[in-house]
Amino acid sequence: MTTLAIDIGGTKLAAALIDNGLTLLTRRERPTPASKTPEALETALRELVTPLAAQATRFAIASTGIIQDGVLTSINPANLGGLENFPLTQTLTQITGLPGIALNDAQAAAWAEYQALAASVEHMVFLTVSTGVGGGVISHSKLLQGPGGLAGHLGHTLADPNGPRCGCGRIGCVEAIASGRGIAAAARDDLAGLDAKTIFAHAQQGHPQALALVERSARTLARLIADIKAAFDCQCVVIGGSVGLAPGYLDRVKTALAQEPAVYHVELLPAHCRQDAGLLGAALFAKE
Ligand code: ADP
Ligand code: BMX
Ligand code: ZN
Repeated sequence: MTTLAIDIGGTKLAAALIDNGLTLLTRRERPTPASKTPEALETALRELVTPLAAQATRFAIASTGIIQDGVLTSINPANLGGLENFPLTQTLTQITGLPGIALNDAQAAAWAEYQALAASVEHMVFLTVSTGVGGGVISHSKLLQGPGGLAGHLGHTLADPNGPRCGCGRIGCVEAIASGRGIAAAARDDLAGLDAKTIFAHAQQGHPQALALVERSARTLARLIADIKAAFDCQCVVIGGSVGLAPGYLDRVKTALAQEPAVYHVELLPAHCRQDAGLLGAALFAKE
C-alpha cells in the first residue's frame, strides 16, 4: 500500500509517496499560498498532489491548525488565513478520488518521532518551532489529540503577560515570541521586514539584534519546556521545524533550560525525521 502523505504548514506545503516500509519515494514541495483563502489552498493542494495521486491507495494529511474529524480550523489565523471549518479530508478525496485521514501537523510529527525513540520511552513531547510553535504529546505511548483536536497546542500557553498579542487572540503566547513569525515581527531597524531565515543568517554573522532575537526565542522555548516537564513528566522533548532545527538553536535552548531548577531538566533531541516528521507521522497514523 502506498500512502500519499501531505504536510500543510504556514510557510510550505509538502507531499510525498510513502511505501509500507515507510520509505519516502517521491517528494514535492511548494510555498503555502500568500493569499490565505480556502480557494487558494485548494488550488495549491491540487497542483501539489495531482502528479502523485495515481500511484497512491490512500492519503494522510499532517496540517497546521486544529483538526477535528478531518475538518481544519486555524487557532492562529495569521498563520494560514482565517480558515474555519475547511473540509480538509473531503477536499483531498475530491481531488484524488482516494480515502484518507488528517491530523494536526505537530501531533503527526510527535507520532513519527515517538516511534523513532527507544522502546523504553513512553512519555515524550514534540515541539515544532516553525511558522508557529506547535506541539504533540505522547503519554503512556498514546498520542493525545483531545475531543476537539486541541491537545498539544503548547505554542498558545503564556510566555509573557506583557508580550505581543498572538494571532489566536491571547496576549503573550509562546508562539507570538518564539516562532519564525514572532521573531520576524519583533525585528527593528535594519532587520525590519526580514523573515526568520534571514534573521538567523544575520545572527550567524554576529549581528547583535539578530542574536538577541534568536536568544529570546530559545529562552522562551526553554521556559515552555520546563512547564511541559512539570505538566507531563516526559522522558524527552524532541524539537523540529526549520527554526528548531536551525544550526545552534537547540544548543541555546539547552543552555537556557540548564538555568532552570534541576527538577525541570529533560533530555532535548533534534527531530530524527528532520523536515519529514509530519509526512511520516501522518503515513504511520493512517497505517494504524
Ligand atoms: P512550516 O511552518 O510551513 O511547517 P518551516 O518548518 O520551514 O515551515 O518553518 C518556516 C519558518 O522557518 C519561517 O519563519 C522561516 O523564515 C523559518 N526558516 C526557514 N528556514 C530557516 C533556517 N534555515 N533557519 C532559521 N529559520 C528558518
Ligand atoms: C499554530 C497552529 C497549530 C500548528 C502550529 C505549527 C494554526 C493554523 N496553526 O500554533 O495548529 O500546529 O501553528 O504550525 O492555527 P506550522 O505551520 O508552524 O508548522
Ligand atoms: Zn496564541
